[in-house]
Amino acid sequence: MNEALVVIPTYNEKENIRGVVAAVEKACPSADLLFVDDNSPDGTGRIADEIAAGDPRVHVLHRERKQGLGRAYLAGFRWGLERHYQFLFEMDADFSHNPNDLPRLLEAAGGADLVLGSRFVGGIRVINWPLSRLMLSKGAALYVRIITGMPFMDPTGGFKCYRRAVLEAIPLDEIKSNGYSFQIEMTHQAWRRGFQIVEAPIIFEERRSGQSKMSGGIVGEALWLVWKIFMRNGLRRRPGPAHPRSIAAKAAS
Ligand SMILES: Nc1nc2c(ncn2[C@@H]2O[C@H](COP(=O)(O)OP(=O)(O)OP(=O)(O)O)[C@@H](O)[C@H]2O)c(=O)[nH]1
Ligand SMILES: [Mg+2]
Repeated sequence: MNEALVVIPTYNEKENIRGVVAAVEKACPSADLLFVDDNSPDGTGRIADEIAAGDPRVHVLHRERKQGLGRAYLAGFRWGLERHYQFLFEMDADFSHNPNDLPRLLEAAGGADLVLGSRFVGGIRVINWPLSRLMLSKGAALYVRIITGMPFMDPTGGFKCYRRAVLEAIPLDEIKSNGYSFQIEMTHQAWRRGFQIVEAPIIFEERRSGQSKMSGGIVGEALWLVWKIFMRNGLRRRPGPAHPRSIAAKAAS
């Protein structure tokens, strides 16, 4: 069995999932895939089942109703942690995240506890985005950095690779956020616990097909969450000491 699991939440992605499976399997032979489908009305879950029936690398987790991306990821992480997986990825199903970047993230995870696929390290790499959305993402990164102290260029991105130890250390039951907030909160949870986090360059492309689910509510949730996690960290803008299970602590012992 493979040691990496790519967790892919889906809601109405029937045009994309076959292509995603093919692309992931080609780009990253050491990864399995887990679709977490929230009973998509377009039948994505059924198609995923069909693929999984003929392909041992593909797994599907079905949830009864749409509960947001954060809930879907948490369910997927728990599923992966109950099994032997050492590296757990987050990736979108809509090809905004390019499966060809998976090996680079996995390689970076050889020397870090959490790898953030970053659209903004060493330049800006987003394709087909309106300027307004770019400004929103860059603005969010600055806002997060100023308030929480987390020094990352792209804290709202959703293409990431966690080492198992990180997800085991985070109290997953306490994560309530969804959307962008979920990404910020999970990274902050790892950061304040003293896990080593690096950013690796990725190319981000606007979804090619299917419907966008971006909304004002998602942005509002994130604005408030950033203050909440700052307070949760005792108003500190720095991380805690190296976690005993972090890569840094292991290297030092
Ligand atoms: N299981 C599950 N998946 C979701 C849910 N909302 C979004 N997704 C999936 O999460 C990934 C990211 O969602 P997107 O809708 O692409 O969000 P986005 O990239 O911010 O916005 P657009 O690409 O502009 O739509 C995609 O694979 C979606 O299918 C949900 O409530 N449940
Ligand atoms: Mg998308």
